[in-house]
Amino acid sequence: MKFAHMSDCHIGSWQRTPKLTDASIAAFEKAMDICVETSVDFILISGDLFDTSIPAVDKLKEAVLKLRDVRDRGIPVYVIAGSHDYSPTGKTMLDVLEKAGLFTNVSTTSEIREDGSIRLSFAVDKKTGAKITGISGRKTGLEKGHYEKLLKEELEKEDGFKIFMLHSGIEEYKPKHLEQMEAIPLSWFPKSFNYYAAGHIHSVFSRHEPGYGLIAFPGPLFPNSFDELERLGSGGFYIVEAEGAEWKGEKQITLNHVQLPIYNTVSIKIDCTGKTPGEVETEMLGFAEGKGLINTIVCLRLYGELKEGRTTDIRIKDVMGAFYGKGAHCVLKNSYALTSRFFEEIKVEAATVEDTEDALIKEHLGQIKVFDAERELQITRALMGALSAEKDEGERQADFEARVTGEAAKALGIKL
Ligand SMILES: [Mn+2]
Repeated sequence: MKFAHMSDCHIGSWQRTPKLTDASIAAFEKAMDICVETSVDFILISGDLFDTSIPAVDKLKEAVLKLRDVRDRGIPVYVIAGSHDYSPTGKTMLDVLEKAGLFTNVSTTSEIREDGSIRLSFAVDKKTGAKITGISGRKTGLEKGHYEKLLKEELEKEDGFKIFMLHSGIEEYKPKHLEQMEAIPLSWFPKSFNYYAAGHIHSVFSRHEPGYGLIAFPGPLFPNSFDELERLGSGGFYIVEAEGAEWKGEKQITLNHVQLPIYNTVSIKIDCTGKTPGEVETEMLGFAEGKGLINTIVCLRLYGELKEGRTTDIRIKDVMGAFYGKGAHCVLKNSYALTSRFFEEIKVEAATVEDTEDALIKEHLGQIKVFDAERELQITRALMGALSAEKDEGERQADFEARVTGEAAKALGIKL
């Protein structure tokens, strides 16, 4: 048995960076082509196929063409929703594509019983007999409740080759940069599955867990942010092979992570501490000297405190122009952690937008006396999340307002 496991395709991502808006669909098409070439028996997509629950029509059209192509070749696709393409109202493009017969959503057959417990059923792959089930991701880890109420015993007793699809962080494996993230403790997952097809964490990670099975995160098909481009360079997915009729030993499953280098990535990090704007410019230009940058994404990160001048004195546009002159496909810059002595009054030192927001929230906690600080932090984060929602394509204004109001009310714990 040979199958593909991908996750976090985020088709339609990089909306605000025109040069990268086609990268996610290109990576998806390439991944699907590799699945066909290597004759996999089936394909698993562990959530976040799309970047939003209602994706833009042009990207959707290309994705549908590709999904139809693999279906017509007799390769079934099994999916769960992720935190991005899930919608609390149930209005998601995944439902439409499932109704059109392009894939099977293995999490939609779950049944909530009268006592609130959740019973999952298996989708059985016709050709291989593999039994597949799973739990979709929700925004901000709301799927936790589903795991708490999951009836695990029946799932554990089921025989055959079993796959559990998930779109959640696992508490015990959280990478360092995501320590604050909501995650599910390992003990909440059903045991004795052969393969746990995970998604949500945008890092490549796999591990044989005694009593459970092989747990694997393939990372995104294409990096979804500046940080991910720096950290991962490119995305990829797994080709998984299981040998023999009895799949009891962990050694009988092999994992092969296939890279999808849509572009080359060059990461330039410059510590500007004690340097003049001119010196920083020269150092940046030095990286491009004698190098071709055709089909390359350049990630330019500036940090530290300049010796003199303002941060805006660095002629960043000229430097970026020089990189484009060498054929770069896209030049991205990140200077959140760049400071100069002119701005000493800014106390926040953080590397990403999220860190900066968090630091600012913490700095101002306790100014209102309605909640304790911990609760206030939680509510503020949840409210910011709710209020930054964007209107989905095709969503009516009234529905959008109702959604935002509903999410905000939920964050505050009030009933409307
Ligand atoms: Mn994701």
